[in-house]
Amino acid sequence: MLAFRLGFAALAGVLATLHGVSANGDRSVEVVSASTTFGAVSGNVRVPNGAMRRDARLSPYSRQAYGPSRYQASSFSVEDVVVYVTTVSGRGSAASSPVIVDQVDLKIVQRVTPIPVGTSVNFPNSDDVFHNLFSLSEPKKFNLGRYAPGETRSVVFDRPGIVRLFCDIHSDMGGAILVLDSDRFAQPSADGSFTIDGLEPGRHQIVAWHDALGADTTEILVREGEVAQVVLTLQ
Ligand SMILES: [Cu+2]
Repeated sequence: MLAFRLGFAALAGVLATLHGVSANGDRSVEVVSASTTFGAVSGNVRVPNGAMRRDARLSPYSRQAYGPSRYQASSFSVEDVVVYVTTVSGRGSAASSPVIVDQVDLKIVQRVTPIPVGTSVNFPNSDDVFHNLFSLSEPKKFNLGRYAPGETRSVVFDRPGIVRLFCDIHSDMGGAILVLDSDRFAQPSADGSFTIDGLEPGRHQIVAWHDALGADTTEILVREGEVAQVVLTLQ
């Protein structure tokens, strides 16, 4: 908790304006300061431990854009959850440097990658065989074509939504990009804990989302310099 509070001190921006010497020669210095102190939310996400209860969706050509994931899972990993705050905009906040989603050992390394809308994603091929990533998802249809080991290809994701990734060569490869109209998001640690900082004081909507489990939305009250606590449950 102490670490968070120190973080807020660093976040508080101070604007200081120095006025010059007045016309009559009297030296007057006026310091105008305005500071913005943000709040944060911290909490825990819970997912069921049992076997996957929904049918796997086995084809990338399914029209079920928001249906369950195609991936078989014996249990759900809380690290595949994305927690995001909907009451802030993601526009104009896309990372200046691209996000990297790597392909290693015939897998897309991250099962799900959250990004703000407008972000460019680099897809390196770190294997010693060709890959061919593509998506038929409505927010971004693309086909990178076959590309060689060591090569990288990029896509800009300019509309919010879930973009499912497949490889035209390896049918077992899969992943997803969650394009958010929000720049305040996190993925929980293995114990389900997460923190999102940089929130304006006030009421916010917070969502925990999982590709197969759906979403849990709740309202939080963020106070200046404080960390709101929340538990989000997916079942
Ligand atoms: Cu592949």
